Amino acid sequence: MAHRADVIRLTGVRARGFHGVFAHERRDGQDFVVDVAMSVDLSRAGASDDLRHTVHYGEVAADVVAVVEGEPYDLVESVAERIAAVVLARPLVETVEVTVHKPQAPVGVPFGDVEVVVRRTKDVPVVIALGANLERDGEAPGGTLRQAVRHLHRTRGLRAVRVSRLYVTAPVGGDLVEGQPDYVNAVAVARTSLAPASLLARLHRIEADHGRTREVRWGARTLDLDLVQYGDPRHDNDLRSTDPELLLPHPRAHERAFVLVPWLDVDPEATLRTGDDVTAVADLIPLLQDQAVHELEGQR
Ligand code: PH2
Ligand code: MG
Ligand code: MG
Repeated sequence: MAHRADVIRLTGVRARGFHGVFAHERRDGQDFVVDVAMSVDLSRAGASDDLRHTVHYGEVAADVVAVVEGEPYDLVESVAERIAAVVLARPLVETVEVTVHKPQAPVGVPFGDVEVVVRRTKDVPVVIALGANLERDGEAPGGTLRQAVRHLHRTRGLRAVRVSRLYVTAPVGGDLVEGQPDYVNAVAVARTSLAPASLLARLHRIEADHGRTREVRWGARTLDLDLVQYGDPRHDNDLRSTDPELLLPHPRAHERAFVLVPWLDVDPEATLRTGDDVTAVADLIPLLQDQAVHELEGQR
């Protein structure tokens, strides 16, 4: 169960900065005081007692101080915006509210405080691979995939969902998939405000709603939704994760035509990280010519 209302609040972080429109502000500097409220699903950390499952407030405080002490801006707004961007870049933070106080501002009359508040929400490109090779309640795999796509469109925290055509593909995986029926595969690209684990939980929920069971690893399935990429490797902001629950980028996507061909169909610019290399999907596909992938007939 996800807890969108969970918050980590860090207040009163004080540092000296040289932001301001006036020459004396740029020369002499003054104190800035910053509050940060981050929405983070804390249920996993609360259960595991593991720092890796939450956001380290000490690191956030150091990020705040680095921005305040760093490059001077004319406007408090710019300082707040910069802090919000740095905090939101942490994978677990879904939304952030940043308040920057400037208690010694040159206001010209007696005053209490100046505060600038910005609220920002994460907006990350993601790639989701869909697959199915078992009927469910008389529904063929292609029908299940279309239903799953409708679910993705309705999922809170996912927007701009676009989906490839459907492809019929031979099972890949050697002995483990020997004798399984052909798969139907597709790829969806979208933008998300969700942290990676929250998004994965939503995908698992959609799988379960379509009769997915997990008795056998690599067993035939009514629906499989895999998170392939979170972020954009072209901007070096894609998430690399060795968490066994959430391996990113997907460790086998680069060698699977049933992922790459639909991905290229929905995004001609598709780009994937393999180790330290960032490669165009269009350049990887020719290397996989022995894998059978055909458009499903009778769509559109
Ligand atoms: N999924 C697997 C294993 N093998 N082969 C094809 N063609 N399509 C799949 O989606 C697929 C597979 C495990 O998830
Ligand atoms: Mg899979
Ligand atoms: Mg899977």
